[in-house]
Amino acid sequence: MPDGELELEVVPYGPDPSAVNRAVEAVAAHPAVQAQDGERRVLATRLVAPVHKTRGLPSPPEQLVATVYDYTNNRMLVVEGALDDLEAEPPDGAAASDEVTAAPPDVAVSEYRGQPLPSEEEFLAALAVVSGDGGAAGLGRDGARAYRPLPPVLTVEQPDGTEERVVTVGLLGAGDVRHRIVGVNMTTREVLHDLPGTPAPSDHPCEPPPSAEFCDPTGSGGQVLVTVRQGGTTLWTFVATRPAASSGTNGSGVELQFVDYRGKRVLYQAHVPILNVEYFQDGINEGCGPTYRDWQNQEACFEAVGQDVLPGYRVCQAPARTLLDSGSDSGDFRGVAIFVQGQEVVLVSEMAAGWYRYISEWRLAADGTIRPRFGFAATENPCTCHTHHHHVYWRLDFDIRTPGSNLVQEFNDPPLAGGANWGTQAYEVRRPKDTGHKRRWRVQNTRTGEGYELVPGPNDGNASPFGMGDLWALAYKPQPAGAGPEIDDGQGFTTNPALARAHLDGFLTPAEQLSNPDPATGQPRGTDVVLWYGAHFLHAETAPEEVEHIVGPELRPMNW
Ligand SMILES: [Cu+2]
Repeated sequence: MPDGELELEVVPYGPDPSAVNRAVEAVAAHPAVQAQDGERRVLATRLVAPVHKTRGLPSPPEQLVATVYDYTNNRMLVVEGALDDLEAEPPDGAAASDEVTAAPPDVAVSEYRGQPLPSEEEFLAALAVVSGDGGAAGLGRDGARAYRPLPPVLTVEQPDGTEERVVTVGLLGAGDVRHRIVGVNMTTREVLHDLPGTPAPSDHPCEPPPSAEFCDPTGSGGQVLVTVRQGGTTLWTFVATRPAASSGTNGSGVELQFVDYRGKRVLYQAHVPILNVEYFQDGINEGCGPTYRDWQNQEACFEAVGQDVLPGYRVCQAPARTLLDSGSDSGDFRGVAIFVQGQEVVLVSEMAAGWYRYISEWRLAADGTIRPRFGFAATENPCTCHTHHHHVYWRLDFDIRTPGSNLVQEFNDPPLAGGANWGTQAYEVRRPKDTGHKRRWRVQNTRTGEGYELVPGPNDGNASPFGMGDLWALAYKPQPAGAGPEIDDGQGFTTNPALARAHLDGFLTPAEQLSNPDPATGQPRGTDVVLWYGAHFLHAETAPEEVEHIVGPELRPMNW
């Protein structure tokens, strides 16, 4: 293998960001959103691409989905429309001021009871109310500042059962305690103190202070096509999506699709759709958690110096520095930084969920090894001094050479009773890590022999009752009408332990076979498989400094 430098090519992929911006503006201005009967705000938009598991490149997104909150009627609206219709420019000669305008594009609107996550704009609106109430909140005193806390949103139940939306604001150094959380009723504009379900006021600071300012917005759209070459050989091609545009109920961090190594398909999709936090139930968690289902689509600022391919995608000459590297919450970039480090190409992003800062990273090496990585950090807050666990779940949709004929096998040394080192998983199954058996797994194409091994990382911990499991081997479920394939368990942010845990066991179908013997040869035949891999990180202030705050397995090619 040539040992030369890796050459990186990164180009925009998919719809033009200006067309996406036009579509987002069209949704915000649409009569279905700007109704006369209430105050509404677009909280999030994302693009949805059709699923086509063919060779080649993914189909570009065709649908725009906007999450809207209606403050007057206390409901959430999901507005969906075709990108082509929404982005269409006004016909020639038509000006915005013309009395006669074209009919608005068709959109589908569904309404729900529920509280979507606040956007940065909504948080700033809540902060403006708190600042106006500065005397009571203590903002404006020397050094006092606001940050985005957990939980990010609460509800106040009305006598008729409806729920009014309350956006929380964390206050640092304001008033007689170091930390305090207040809320703003977004319907009545009232500032609420002593909120049930939030961490108690605290004088125990942990972690570095949050950045005083947000870095410049870089939008929330776009995808890039990445090609990595070495000495004229193409090693890697894949499409990368930033956290803000990633798929799933709560986003997925940095998402990869159509990952080919040396011209052969490895993964159809690879991402982190489920992430949660668990505080120990020892009575001293002071209102933290007790659990949080977090989100992976809010980007935080970090240090990255380089050239922007698109807003939110920066190619760097030197490694980017996140909070884990710099110790600082500041930085002038948000999105995905892409760079070469030795024999690896690295994609990294920093994300925020309340005071947590999460690092989503992929390292793809010249020798075909893929290192998915997830890092854990936080800014000053009243909770993370208390011992807690982070649980992170990667979804790895392997399509080794083809979307079918993929077999899942498990390695045990010593072998399990009566078996060989490698055994085939015949049915959908959840399996624990078992270091006593040096347990690892592989996905192999039964027709061509190529495969990838998944080797647990040394810091990846073991599942607790809340952590649920270490590995799930599932059959890929094609997209049924009106629903996605099993991208995640559909659970949004919650603090309820019964809801926050990863509900991946619900995907285990007793009759779903991962392999069956070929009647002619007796050899096992495979199918299209998805592995979910969980890592469990114990975050304790008492842990020695050298404990790495990064977890993740290694994916290694075989017979490639
Ligand atoms: Cu932590």
